[in-house]
Amino acid sequence: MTERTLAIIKPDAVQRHLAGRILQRVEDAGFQIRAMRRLHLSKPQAEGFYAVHRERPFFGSLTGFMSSGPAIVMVLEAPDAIKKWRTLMGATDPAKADAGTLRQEFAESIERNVTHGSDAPETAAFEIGYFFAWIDLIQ
Ligand code: IDP
Ligand code: MG
Repeated sequence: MTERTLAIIKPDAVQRHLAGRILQRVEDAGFQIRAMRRLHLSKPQAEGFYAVHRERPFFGSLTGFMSSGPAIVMVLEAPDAIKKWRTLMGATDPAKADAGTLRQEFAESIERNVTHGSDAPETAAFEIGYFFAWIDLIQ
């Protein structure tokens, strides 16, 4: 079943000029990029996006990092897109990510791990709606 997920090329990757290589990998894997924009999140905007993690010890650092520079947010479409994109990203901690995954290849640390991906249909719906209007996603 065709599915959509919210992907982010995080500020560490944009700053290190890795966006082009990551987008190439997205297309090579067969995703359609249904929507895309570059934006520099404010701290409150990052806090809203990661609200589910607000009790975690790393919340302040994570939202500081995510608001530290421009990011690229995208809606990716493919059969089984949520799982497919998380597989291409690799584990949260690059030290534990499989060979050939984006995080294993490019990430500097468990926090500065180059990409984000939704983890379930409900979170994908929330996260896509956080950045894109319904009208932008009607074919
Ligand atoms: P995910 O991005 O693989 O879904 P989550 O557990 O949802 O991982 O965490 C969200 C983000 O928070 C991670 O991508 C990473 O940037 C950061 N993060 C997760 N765990 C830690 C940690 O233990 N220390 C610092 N940052 C973390
Ligand atoms: Mg997550």
